[in-house]
Amino acid sequence: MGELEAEKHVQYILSVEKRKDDFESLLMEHLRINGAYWGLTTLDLLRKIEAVDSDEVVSWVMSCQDQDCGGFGGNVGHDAHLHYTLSAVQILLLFDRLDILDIDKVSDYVAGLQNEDGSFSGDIWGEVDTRFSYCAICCLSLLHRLDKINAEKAVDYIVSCKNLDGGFGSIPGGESHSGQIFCCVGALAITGSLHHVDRDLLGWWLCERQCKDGGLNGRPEKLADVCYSWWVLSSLTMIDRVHWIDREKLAAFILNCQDRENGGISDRPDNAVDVFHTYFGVAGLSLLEYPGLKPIDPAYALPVDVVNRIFFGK
Ligand code: GRG
Ligand code: ZN
Repeated sequence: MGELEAEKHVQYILSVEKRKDDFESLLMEHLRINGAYWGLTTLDLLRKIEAVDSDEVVSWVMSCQDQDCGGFGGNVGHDAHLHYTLSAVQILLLFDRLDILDIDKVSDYVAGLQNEDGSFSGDIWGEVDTRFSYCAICCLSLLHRLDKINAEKAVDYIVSCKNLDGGFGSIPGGESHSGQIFCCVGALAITGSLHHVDRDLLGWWLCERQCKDGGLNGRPEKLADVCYSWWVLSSLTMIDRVHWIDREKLAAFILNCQDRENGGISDRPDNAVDVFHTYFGVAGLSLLEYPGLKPIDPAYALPVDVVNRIFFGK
């Protein structure tokens, strides 16, 4: 299966950061702040975050903030959204630069998107999804401002999205999907509400996501994809059931999706690489305790040392 081409992946991520006008960058224009979070977190897991100019990144992140509402857009001048706002906060935390942020302004923006039933809209246009519950809860917890929302109602809403198979969907009655399960289990973990999860039932559903090739899929009958090495494995880690899958086979699947020549990781073997799947692969290997990588926190999706600095000042 070969080893992790750590140095090649570092070079790949640095090269994507620099290329601002090629096709992939064009497609990603509106998602740039998410892409920056995935790329920078990967560099940090690979212990190479010093390779980027932190002042340059931090000032670009700050230029994505909407001065009126306080939320962040995906790029300079773009509309604010909860997901972009979470990425902005995560990037600032990777560089330990929360000092530059008006924390109450940002957290008021996030809290203002909570609805009467406890759910969250992603932005002023109102789409409701448990992804946004996660973004809000994760972001406010990182900013030490969870008291600005009705956390009890937020938890009740997430629990109302739980299905008979133990999984969670995007809205009440929505089909279970590993991505949504990450969001719901992550938000429940952060709020200390994991007692709402039936660990054995959900663990069973999640470990059934492992396919013959060793990779994980997002829901029944789908193909394995490296991104589920993050969505499924982080969920299994939070409910303490990682040992229910074959970890060696999963590591081999991820390592097989590397571009060994030019760096980067793809969704499945021999496909084109991208920054997202490079993160998902490296983060999955980190959860599998692959040698040399920093450990990642499965709920906050940040390196454990960063999370410890936030909550314990270490
Ligand atoms: C900070 C880690 C972090 C996340 C932020 C936005 C968000 C919160 C989470 C997104 C969770 C989610 C719904 C992920 C799933 C993405 C995905 C690959 C969807 C496609 O699913 P299918 O089942 O297709 O339609 P596949 O490709 O699996 O066949
Ligand atoms: Zn994928």
